[in-house]
Amino acid sequence: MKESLVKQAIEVLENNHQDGGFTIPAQGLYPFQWKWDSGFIAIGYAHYDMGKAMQELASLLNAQWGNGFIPHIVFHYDSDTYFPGPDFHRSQLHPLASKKLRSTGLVQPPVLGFVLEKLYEVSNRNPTVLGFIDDQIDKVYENHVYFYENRDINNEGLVYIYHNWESGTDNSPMWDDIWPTMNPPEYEFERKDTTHVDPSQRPTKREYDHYLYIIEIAKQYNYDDAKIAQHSPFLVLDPLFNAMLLRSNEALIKLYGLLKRGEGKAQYLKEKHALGVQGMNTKLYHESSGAYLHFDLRSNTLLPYISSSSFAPLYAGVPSGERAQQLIQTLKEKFGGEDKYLCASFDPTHEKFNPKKYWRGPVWINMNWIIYQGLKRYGFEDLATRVKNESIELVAKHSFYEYFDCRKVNPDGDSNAYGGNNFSWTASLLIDFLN
Ligand code: 9WN
Repeated sequence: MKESLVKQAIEVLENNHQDGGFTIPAQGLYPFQWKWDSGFIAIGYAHYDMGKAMQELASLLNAQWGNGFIPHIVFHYDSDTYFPGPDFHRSQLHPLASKKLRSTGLVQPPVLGFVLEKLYEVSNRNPTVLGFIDDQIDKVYENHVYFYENRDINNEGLVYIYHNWESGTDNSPMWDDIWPTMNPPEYEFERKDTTHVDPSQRPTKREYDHYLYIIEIAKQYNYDDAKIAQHSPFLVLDPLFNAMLLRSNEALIKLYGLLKRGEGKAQYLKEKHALGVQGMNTKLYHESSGAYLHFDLRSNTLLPYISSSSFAPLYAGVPSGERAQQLIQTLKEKFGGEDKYLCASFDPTHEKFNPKKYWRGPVWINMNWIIYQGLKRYGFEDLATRVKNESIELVAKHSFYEYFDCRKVNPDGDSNAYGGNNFSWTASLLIDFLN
């Protein structure tokens, strides 16, 4: 089974690979290069074609802006199968935006640091790969500096996101509390995602109005960070996003050590890192939920929802041993029933849980990969093995879908696998799980 799954996964990646040296997440549904997707995709390539892995990251980093910003989507070419495209986002409004490549003016979780480290590990410390890291690492470092200097408005080591698309967990129920604080117009636009995927598995039209509205505000200020921090109706400290930044800090510090250079840079990251770990534990941890939650900087409160993002800090070594035990308790009690695959993207015991709708409940393989790494880090071997085996089982049963129903018995008797098929990070992370 293992060989045939790996073979199929490679086929998915190869079919999604584009001539420009990057990989799309899925045909039709996502026709461009996405930031965190590319990071996860490079991990899969690393196991069988290191050249492609390095090329994937280099093509993403080639779209970096003059201020260190790395965009969430790079529009290497036009495509009419996705909305909103480059003409809506208009990244060129920002004076330091890439002059070579059009993109969005949004970011996504900062995975590139630990992806570089992973490439080096998978390569068995190959000097060519270390040479590649030497060429690229400063760009990733500049990206971290961008975050700390522009998006840590309280100087607490925690960086904000100003859009739900920046979280990567687009329509998670926690954003539901934020939408009523805005009243966007009813925009007229043509959705493309719902022509590829059953609309009941995607966000609603009204949700999209909010998504576009926040970007209209950012564009009004030419994507100026300080103005966005002042005026965006959406401003959140996300535990997943910040955990990715912290885990990537660790990786960059280690890699600068291996390269025997960048001492000042490593020192900068160490200081921000220590502050960030403290910030996560004081500001984002919610004792009675036994979980890390999202902090809404507009209402100055924690959003009271547990999601798969709540467990990402394990991967970055954020919780104390005792707190990690509490997290595991929460994971087991709320997400880990015998009747469920790990790990639902949203609290299955909550009334807002929806097992079929995108980030409102289904299992996502990239989140499972992050949680698996975190469980391993803290020595929760049994649970880690369960997450890994269930990820493999879901893909083996249903193919390389974007997201999966976490219920072992689906009372509706439908497919159990949703969104786009032949989805790149499902394929690439499965390759990593199987190695
Ligand atoms: C918006 C590409 C991306 C993922 C996100 C996922 C989805 C986009 C969309 O697809 O978001 O960025 O159009 O729905 O939520 O995590 O990176 O796979």
